[in-house]
Amino acid sequence: MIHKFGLAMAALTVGASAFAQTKWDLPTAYPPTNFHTENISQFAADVDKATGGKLKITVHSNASLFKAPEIKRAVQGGQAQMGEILLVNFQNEWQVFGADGIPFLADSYDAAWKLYQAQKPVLSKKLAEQGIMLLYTVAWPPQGIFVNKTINSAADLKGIKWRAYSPATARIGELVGAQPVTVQQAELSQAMATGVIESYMSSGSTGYDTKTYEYIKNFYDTQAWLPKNAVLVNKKAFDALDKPTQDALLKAGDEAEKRGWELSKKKNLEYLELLKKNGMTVHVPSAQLKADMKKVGDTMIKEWTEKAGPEGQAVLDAYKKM
Ligand code: PCA
Repeated sequence: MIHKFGLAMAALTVGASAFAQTKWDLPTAYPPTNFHTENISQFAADVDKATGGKLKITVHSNASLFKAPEIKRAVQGGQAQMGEILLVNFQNEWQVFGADGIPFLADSYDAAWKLYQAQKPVLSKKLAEQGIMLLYTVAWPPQGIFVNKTINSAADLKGIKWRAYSPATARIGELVGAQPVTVQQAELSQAMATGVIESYMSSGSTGYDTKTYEYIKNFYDTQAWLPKNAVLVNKKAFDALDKPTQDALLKAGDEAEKRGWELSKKKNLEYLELLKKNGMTVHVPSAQLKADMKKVGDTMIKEWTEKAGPEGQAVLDAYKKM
């Protein structure tokens, strides 16, 4: 009897491992219809398909599992096996995380891609020290100014309630004499509805996702920088996968990166059209406003270089050579 029971148990174990399914959570901070989230959902579906259902990744959008600033630590600690973060949110931890948040350092898709290549080796190294793998990044569309009145220069922003999403966007607010308050995207619509903020810098994508046109009628298309989202993997969780599953994950990540950058570029123009359709005026910034924002950028690159030290300088040098 005992012998038979042992055999039955062994069979069960074999059966279980043949169908072993690994379940991962992937928290993100943006809504399901956001292009980053759609891209991640496609990535999760690709992994599911390529592994024959062995690795199931559940995407938790809209900061439902962890708030934007908490996702990096959740991946580091293994509370989430994967996660998507906005790199510039972590500039105070390490300046290189914020390189893609400096106004006019890299202000086109081509330049943003080059800056990413310059950042990538040190980004991967830094994250690896924290037990995190950098799987891929995707740039947000270029950042412009949403504001509830028409403006001709930065001086017109004095005293205005300014939403920041990162240390750099808070600093911009300070430099133009506005009143910065940090609000993550998941709370942005509410902050506008309650009058907590009257202006902010971001992409047409976020303007559309948050229905900014219901509260704010002007967008100044300054195309100042393109911050990146990064999709991260807990290294221990990755190491625990079998080799074919690891390969499938890496391949789907590569594809998601390529698809995501193309999607961002294509959708940028669509988002600006959608803003217009919903009653927003998309302005070309005046020469004065452009010059003022350039000056803000000059100050910020100086401040960044001082704080980032030789490591930051090396990233800038590599970028300039590309
Ligand atoms: N949208 C995000 C970050 C950059 C962007 O375009 C936000 O506004 O929170």
